[in-house]
Amino acid sequence: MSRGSDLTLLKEKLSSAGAITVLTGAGISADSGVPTFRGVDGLWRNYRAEDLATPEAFERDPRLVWEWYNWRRELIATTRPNDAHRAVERLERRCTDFWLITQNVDGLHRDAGSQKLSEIHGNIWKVRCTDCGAVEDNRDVPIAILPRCRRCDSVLRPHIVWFGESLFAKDLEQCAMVLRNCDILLVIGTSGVVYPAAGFASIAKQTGAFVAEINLDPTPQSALVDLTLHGRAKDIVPLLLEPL
Ligand code: BV8
Ligand code: ZN
Repeated sequence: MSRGSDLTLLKEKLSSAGAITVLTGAGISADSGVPTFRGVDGLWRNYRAEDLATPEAFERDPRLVWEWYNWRRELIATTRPNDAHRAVERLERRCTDFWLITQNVDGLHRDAGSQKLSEIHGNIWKVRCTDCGAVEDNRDVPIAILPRCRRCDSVLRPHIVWFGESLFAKDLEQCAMVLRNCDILLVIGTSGVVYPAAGFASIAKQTGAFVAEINLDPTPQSALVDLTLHGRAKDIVPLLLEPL
């Protein structure tokens, strides 16, 4: 089927859907200038995310890990939501039974006004105390390279889910519910490599949802989805909101 007819089919399905769930990855923020993980711009000092975003790396060299997060915070602080983030926010207002699951820690969905969302891998503008566990917002740019807890003066870490760490239980419960109950799952800008998020499309598919993928390129998920639209998220997602 041509892109035109695929687009029309997806718009029809969205306009008649009761419950809509959206899953996003780094690709939706690429058009805002946030580096993706697997793209050419994904490396920092030749480190892959999997090398630095781990409790072991922080144990070994917390300064290095904070330097990396500080670099990303300085970069993300210069970015703004794009038309894809804004279209997802409009979809939330248009559809009563809506939920957004994002793997992105950049906070751009929040900045676009999204409210019904789970940031399943955390948020780069939040810090957590490694001792008392206190979590607080912190928008310092730059941030002190080894920031301290205001309560107990212990070292703070990014309030982010690292590789080898499990997701927050409340987010896992919410994700399980909205994946099982949705009529449509939109999967936008994710390579579908990192678990458990990489398994979400098949959960929704198994419970009867229509699954559509929007991505620049094919992904390991492309084989299981019902429909794929290839292109930039900022160009395609707003089209889904246009009248039929
Ligand atoms: C866990 C925060 C339980 C950090 C992140 C099963 C099989 C194999 C491995 C595992 C498994 N289960 C668990 C694992 C291990 C691991 C994992 O999946 N490893 C991978 C590498 C194989 N998972 C975990 O460790 C998870 N925890 O399982 O805990 C547990 C605990 C203890 C013991 C046992 C089990 C935790 C995972 C979370 C890690 N944290 N982020 C930080 O950001 O600092 S993951 C991070 O990487 C992102 O959040 C995201 O999830 C992922 C990157 O993927 P994408 O967002 O999709 O980005 P990517 O660059 O890859 O792709 C971009 C896509 O966009 C591309 O397809 C591209 O074509 C497209 N694109 C680009 N531009 C555009 C576009 N599309 C549209 N428009 C554009 N303009
Ligand atoms: Zn503390």
